[in-house]
Amino acid sequence: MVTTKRAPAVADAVADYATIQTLLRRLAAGSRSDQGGAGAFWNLPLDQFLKVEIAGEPLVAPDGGTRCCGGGSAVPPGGRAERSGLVKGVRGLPPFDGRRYPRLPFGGKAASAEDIAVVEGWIEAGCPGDSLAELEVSGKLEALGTIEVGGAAGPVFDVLADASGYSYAAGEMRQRMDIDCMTAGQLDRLRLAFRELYALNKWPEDARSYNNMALIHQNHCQHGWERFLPWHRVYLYEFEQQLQSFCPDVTMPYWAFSSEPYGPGPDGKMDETRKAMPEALNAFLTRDSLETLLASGVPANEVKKLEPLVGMPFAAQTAFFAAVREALGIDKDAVFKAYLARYRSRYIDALLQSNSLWYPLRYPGQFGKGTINSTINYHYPAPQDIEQIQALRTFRDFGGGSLYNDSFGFLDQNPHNTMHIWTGGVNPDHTSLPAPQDRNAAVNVSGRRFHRRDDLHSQPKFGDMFSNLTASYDPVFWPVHANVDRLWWTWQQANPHGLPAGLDGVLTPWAYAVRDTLDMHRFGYEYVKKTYVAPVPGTAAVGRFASRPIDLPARVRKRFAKAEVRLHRVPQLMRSCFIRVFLNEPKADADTPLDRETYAGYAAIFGHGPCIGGPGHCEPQAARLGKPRDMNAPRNHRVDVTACARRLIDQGAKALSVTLVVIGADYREDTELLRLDGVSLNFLD
Ligand SMILES: [Cu+2]
Repeated sequence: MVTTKRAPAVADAVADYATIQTLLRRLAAGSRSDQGGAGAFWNLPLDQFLKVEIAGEPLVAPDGGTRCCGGGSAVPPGGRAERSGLVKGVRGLPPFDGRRYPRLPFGGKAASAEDIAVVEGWIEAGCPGDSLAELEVSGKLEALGTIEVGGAAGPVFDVLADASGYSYAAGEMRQRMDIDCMTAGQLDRLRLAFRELYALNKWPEDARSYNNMALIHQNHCQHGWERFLPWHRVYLYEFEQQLQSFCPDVTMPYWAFSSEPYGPGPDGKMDETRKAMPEALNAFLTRDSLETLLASGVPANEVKKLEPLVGMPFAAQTAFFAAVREALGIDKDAVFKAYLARYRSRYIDALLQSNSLWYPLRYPGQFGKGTINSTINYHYPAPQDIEQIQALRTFRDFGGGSLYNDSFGFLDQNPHNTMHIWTGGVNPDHTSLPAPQDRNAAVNVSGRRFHRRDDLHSQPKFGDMFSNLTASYDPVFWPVHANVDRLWWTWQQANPHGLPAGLDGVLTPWAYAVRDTLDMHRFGYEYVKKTYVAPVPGTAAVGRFASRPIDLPARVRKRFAKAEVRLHRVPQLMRSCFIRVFLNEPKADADTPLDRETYAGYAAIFGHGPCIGGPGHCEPQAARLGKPRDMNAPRNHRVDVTACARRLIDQGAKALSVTLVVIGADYREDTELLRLDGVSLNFLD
């Protein structure tokens, strides 16, 4: 009978450190806490992890020893697990019972009984580093674990926590990801890159500054005709280049705004289950921002009352200030109005400090006192709307019509325009303020000092995304447009002959013609939900490739259009072979039957044979003018593993590991053949 194996850490076996790391990472997902100064302790090497203390409690109690708890009180009974801070923390026992400190991980999810049992079992077993570890580890791969298959030990490759840590070669796409699938580290780097561009605003002549980049939209943007999509593709690329000049690893994420849980529910209402904005772009307070508020003169007793708000996300300042009011217990409208008049700007500064992707002149989903849907009945773009648009068959219908057949494209007209209106919104506080600056009522930008404090502290009638002239001053502009660009790319795959009119039209202020924009890949990026890369260090042949289990977030598991295993930079291989791909079958070998549910597919490699020429005949030649690459240059291989990944996930797998088995012409494993730079698992949207 065919059975499906889950990750190698089999349920009834003792967990290894990687399993504990994965478990903690899952519990901490979305937390912005610094874990009492310990940081993301689950990312530490095991020897360092064992030394971490939080709230004076060692995460792992010394083996067999006893520990003095202050005033000489008795050592708690029980085993090592029971004495360990990690177990107390995930169980919510003192001091992690919420009176002095919250549960561990701080700001994360509560552990299930099963999780707790895994952690306790691991500590009681003496905190094993790698349950699969063997003694034989070859030089270069020392840091990796090993796995034994058929008596031979092979390495288990680590998957990078962040795919951008992989050194992509020329000819490999960088990934623009679903913003909701980004790691905390990736978001931090994106925020840092935005901050760097904001900082350049001090030099108004510097074309790289955020304001100058936004000014390009103000002066040149193209909407309502065939140049809308090409122009914005270039604009995003040029902006991404500016970000990358400060953080080379940063790419522009997209906001899949028609996916769950965005926009109003089926009843047209926004309730607490619906979101107006990706969490990464929201306003939130941090411990640091409380310090900032204190330093800016907000009274200490008030700042203290704000502590429960730390880490809570707010899509707009309206909801944030409502929460502040509640936390401070201010009943009377007039009193709170006076409070805001005095302190609002200081709060806005503190929120901007904690998240450079948040923007105060943004009232998503708000339309005065109601929501856009309830008030003017515009429709938030639902998945069916996108399907309908993807089903259009001419560029005129999809992206916009020409001189001869002038018409707004539906992608431009409906989801795109609607998202500008939705994210900009109308400020509900506008009329309640004493003297609102009505800057945008007539789409007027004169007199504005973009990204200057007086501008960001103001209370305009509309959010900046509401107007063509001000839209890209709000950072949400980019993830919205990246999604529009992604939707165009998806449509292009199905309609390769659907071209915009006027291919020679120049997209000012740049020198690109419309035709230059048609192949998105020439800009060096692709769209994925999420990508995981395991680099293969060294140049030796990989006998068999086995990755560690890759923990998949619910958002990835729930929906993906395609899953692909990629073999990065495989040079000409001497012999022909099949490379079989298995998911969650870490010990697969040549004898593993192909009717197993864990078999995902294969790549056939056409062997190059021994060299027939003189020295250097088969060496890839360096790129030169007129010959950008060579036939012998390493290539990327892809294997579609969609069906297998879907099957295993539907059966409950929350993590997937990738195993490659190289089968030679004799149908036995060829362990001296495969060379490559890395293996990745990619989920496309
Ligand atoms: Cu736009």
